[in-house]
Amino acid sequence: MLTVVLRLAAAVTVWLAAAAAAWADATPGVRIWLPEAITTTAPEIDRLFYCVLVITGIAFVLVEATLLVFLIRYRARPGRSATYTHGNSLVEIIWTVLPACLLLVLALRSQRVWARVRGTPPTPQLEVEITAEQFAWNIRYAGADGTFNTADDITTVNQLHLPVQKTVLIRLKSKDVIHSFFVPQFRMKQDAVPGLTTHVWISATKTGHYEIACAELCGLGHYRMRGYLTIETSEAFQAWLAQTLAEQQT
Ligand SMILES: [Cu+2]
Repeated sequence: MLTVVLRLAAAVTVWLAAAAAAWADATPGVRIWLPEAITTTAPEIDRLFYCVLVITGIAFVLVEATLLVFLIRYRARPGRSATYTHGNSLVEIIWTVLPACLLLVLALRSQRVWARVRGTPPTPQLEVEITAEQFAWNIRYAGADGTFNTADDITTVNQLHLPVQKTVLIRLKSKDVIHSFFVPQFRMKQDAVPGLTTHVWISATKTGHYEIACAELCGLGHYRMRGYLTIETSEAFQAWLAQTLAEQQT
């Protein structure tokens, strides 16, 4: 019985590790869990996620298997009562120190990723202001003068275009209530809070069309607060800006 449980635990552990590795490497078409990762920092976040998943998955299987083994092996049987043990200091030290070391390693690793994603942003090549309101995303580009709130600003509603391979600084604001700017492919979800300007940065690695969702229940129309994101080449982005400006001026 003991051997069967141990073999089962080993098989589940191997399967968990293989599944996590497969998910991490899967091509976008066959990805069955996380969406594509399309920024320079997204793969780091994913690696951290899978690392935590594998470690906690293995710990879960080992703990549950041990529990099962002890339940079966030391149970009460006819003519024999259940085994009672008061504890074992060595074992207790091991199961306290080992998880503590693992948590410390994970904390340090998370801190490194967090500092890169949410620390001081790198010098941006483009700045965009996104103001959330019930129930739309107002997008503003500074225009040729590089200054916001001047005559040549380019504004759109729910249409965010960004150039690929450029560092973009997003200034996130809200007009009314708390909203949350969520692009799963960026691995980014950031609250837009009234009265605050929150800065987040991304550098996209892939062109394509994606969706912006509001991830904070912000009112009756929350379900339809949806934006469209286009990541395109610098040339296509500049052409789109020029065209939008021309349309705006007519
Ligand atoms: Cu919202």
